[in-house]
Amino acid sequence: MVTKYRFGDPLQTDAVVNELPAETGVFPVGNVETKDGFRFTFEMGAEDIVYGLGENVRGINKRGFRYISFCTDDPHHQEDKSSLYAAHNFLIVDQPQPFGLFLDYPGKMTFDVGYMKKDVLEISCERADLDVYVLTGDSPYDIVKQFRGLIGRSYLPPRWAFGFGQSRWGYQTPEDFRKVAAGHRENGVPIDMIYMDIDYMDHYKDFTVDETLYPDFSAFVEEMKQQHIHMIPIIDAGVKEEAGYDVYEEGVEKGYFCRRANGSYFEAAVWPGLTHFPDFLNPEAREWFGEKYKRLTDAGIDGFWNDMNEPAIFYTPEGQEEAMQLARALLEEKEAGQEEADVDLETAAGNLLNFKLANRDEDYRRFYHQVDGKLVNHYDVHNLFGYNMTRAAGEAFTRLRPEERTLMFSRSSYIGMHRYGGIWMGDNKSWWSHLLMNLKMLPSLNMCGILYTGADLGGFGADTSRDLVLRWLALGVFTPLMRNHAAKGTREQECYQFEQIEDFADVIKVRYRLLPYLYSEFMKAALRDDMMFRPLAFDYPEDEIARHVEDQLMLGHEVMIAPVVEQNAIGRSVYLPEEMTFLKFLPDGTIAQERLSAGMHFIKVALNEVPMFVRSGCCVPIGAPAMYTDAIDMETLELYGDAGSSYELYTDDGLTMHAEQDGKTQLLRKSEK
Ligand code: MIG
Repeated sequence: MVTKYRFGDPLQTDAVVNELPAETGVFPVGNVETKDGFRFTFEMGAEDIVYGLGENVRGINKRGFRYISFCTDDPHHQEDKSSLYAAHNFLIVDQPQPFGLFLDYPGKMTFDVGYMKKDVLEISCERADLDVYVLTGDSPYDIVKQFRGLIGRSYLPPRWAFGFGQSRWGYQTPEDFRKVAAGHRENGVPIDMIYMDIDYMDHYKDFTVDETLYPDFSAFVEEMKQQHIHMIPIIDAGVKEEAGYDVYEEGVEKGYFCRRANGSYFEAAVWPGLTHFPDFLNPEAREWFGEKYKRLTDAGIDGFWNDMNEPAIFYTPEGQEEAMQLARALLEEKEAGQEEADVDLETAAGNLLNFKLANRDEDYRRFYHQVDGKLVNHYDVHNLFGYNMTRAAGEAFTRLRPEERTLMFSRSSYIGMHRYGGIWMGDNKSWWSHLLMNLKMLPSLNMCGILYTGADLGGFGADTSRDLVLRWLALGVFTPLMRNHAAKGTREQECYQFEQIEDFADVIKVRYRLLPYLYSEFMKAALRDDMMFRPLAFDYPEDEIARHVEDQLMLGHEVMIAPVVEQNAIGRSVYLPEEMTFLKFLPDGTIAQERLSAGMHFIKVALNEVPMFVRSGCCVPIGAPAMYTDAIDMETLELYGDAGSSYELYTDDGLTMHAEQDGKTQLLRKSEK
């Protein structure tokens, strides 16, 4: 059951698709105070597990830490961080009467999940203007499904977006991209997508292409399509201030950019230098910005990624001025006499050292949106920005490409954005701990409706290693977005940069063999408000050990995954809550099968192998390897798993919008014997 409680005068976020009337009685769980902001507290049982919070640091069980919903561009996802790029204010307390809470509040919100006091859950924010949805049900899993019904159906990407993609910040010229295509094709490494990071643009101007490099962009896009490769350009949130740049001039003229309190347009420096931020909360501005994607779809582009939409700010002119003042103060102290200088120097130096130029709250307080004719301070609605940028794109695609699905994923998001696109997990690092964090984030994101997701495989920041890329790919084989991406200046990490490229090809081929299964499970999860990735606890709620496993996941309704996440390991320990068939994809293309009993096992997994487990009474269709998704032969699928079991396969074209109507399924049955 879902009930809504309204506090104060909340702003409409459109997170929820079916508005409910607000309940009038007392809040049914815990304790709510609204005297000084909003504060919810709940006394947890020592054994309660807390799920949710979507894109976040730490575990599947969120207990023992404090999380802050405030979309943040921070490329250092260390354990002590409290915010990533999203605000997913949904959590579930798994206790004898499990309940879920969705706090529809677009500003900064803090979730203390047994951190200051080990058994107290405290959720708080500055203003008591919000809708709180309370969900009750039989189990956390049941609550998730109800929540998903409340927030609407998840975005459907095209089937080719389940292929492998290669990316790197720094690819710029057509030659760079041709080299990537050849590096894969010539080495037998499957690929469907190459991503275009900011350097394809003319001076980082959105919806432009550097014309000296790409005199005929559509011809280039077509050339790559001939090789079965989709080019996926990035779009940044800020629009460059530049006379003669039509997007800028139109936006200024029509009043579609965010303004300062005095009515002038707010300025923030990002990649292009000074930019204006489109007012994505204004439906007209959203429509206008969305329409601009047409320039690229007209050139044959059918997928995008939206970046810097927290929004990220390198600095503002106001912030720059403050920094200059601090620097000047330091200079003056230095020029003053030696005597007092020591003490003051320290203060002045400290002030400058501690001054944060980028992504400051002060800057977020400096600009305004227009919502229903009213001015709203950005700080109070900060978490809606990226969501509405991607909504602008998603809404436009239904006008620009009504027949076909468009690939779209965003960096920043809020609950509700899952209807318009997926997300990638942002700027992780080439660390083994981030491989594990990638795994842990998947079920939490699925709870919030975000199904099309994945992390930068191999790691974005820092230099990677050959074995880390291979192990990470072996997890990426299962994630809907499977993309190798790296930052400028880091070690090159395309598969063909390493020794024994065939090992990389062997792992990625497993993705294409499993694609009929992965696509089907994705479609079922999207169309049935279900999760593709679940904690083991959701399927084995009575199993004390399964309930606390943090490094294995259920994938769809047939599979459990347990990737190797440690360097130099020859395999790993796996917990089986029931008897399962252990499948191991071997480099020679065969699949080793072994029946394993319930309990703990050590499985050996080499760097060029991929392990997975099929549940009792189930089977999984596995095809032949292919070099791109369109070449997957749906006729040669073989079922692995228990005799007599059956599997519901999605056989729609994977391209059209209306999956419910067009989505064909086929029942496959594994014969007895
Ligand atoms: O300030 O476009 O997360 O994927 O490669 C960095 C350059 C801007 C951040 C994205 C990353 C991308 C990078 N961008």
